[in-house]
Amino acid sequence: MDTAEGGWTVIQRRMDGSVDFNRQWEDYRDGFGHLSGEFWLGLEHVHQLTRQGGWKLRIDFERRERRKVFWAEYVSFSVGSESTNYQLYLSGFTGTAGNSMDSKSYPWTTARYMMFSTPDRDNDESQRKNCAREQEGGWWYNDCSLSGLNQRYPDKDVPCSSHIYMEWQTLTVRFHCLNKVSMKIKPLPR
Ligand SMILES: [Ca+2]
Repeated sequence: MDTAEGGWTVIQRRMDGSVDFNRQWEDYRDGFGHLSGEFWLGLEHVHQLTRQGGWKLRIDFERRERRKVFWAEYVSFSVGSESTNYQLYLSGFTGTAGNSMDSKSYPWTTARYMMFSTPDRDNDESQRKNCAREQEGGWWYNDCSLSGLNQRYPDKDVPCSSHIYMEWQTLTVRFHCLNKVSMKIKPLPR
């Protein structure tokens, strides 16, 4: 699970749409998919990794159009226990992809401090909606989100005009599609 830079643990990868990410709580808790391809490592595993010490999160993106690449990093990242519904702690954005997980302009969409939701567990901040069910994937939804990297892999040759597709709105705005995404974490130097 190491990248060229070393020390990274990949916790999520999308690359070809071969794995269904529209799944229930137990799957997001325990993990699913194939480590050599598309997978979600599992919230419990990420919680156990990040419960001690400082960790950062890096997300790498490839947009479908011209395969242009972008990145986002959060200098602080951890996931709480199942008793907190795997609440997300996140801060300190840098990168070229835009800050779709913690937008200062749209604070009601931030994933920061959100509990994890799946189609069968509505822990989001929307009174009207079940964001994970409507957007077809598990995520730290607020009301709902500018990000949703577990949503449906884009259908071929169809503009990504719907919020059901893998979303990072600072990149997917104006119907752009994400082609590849990976989320990885690394301990901060002590
Ligand atoms: Ca709701």
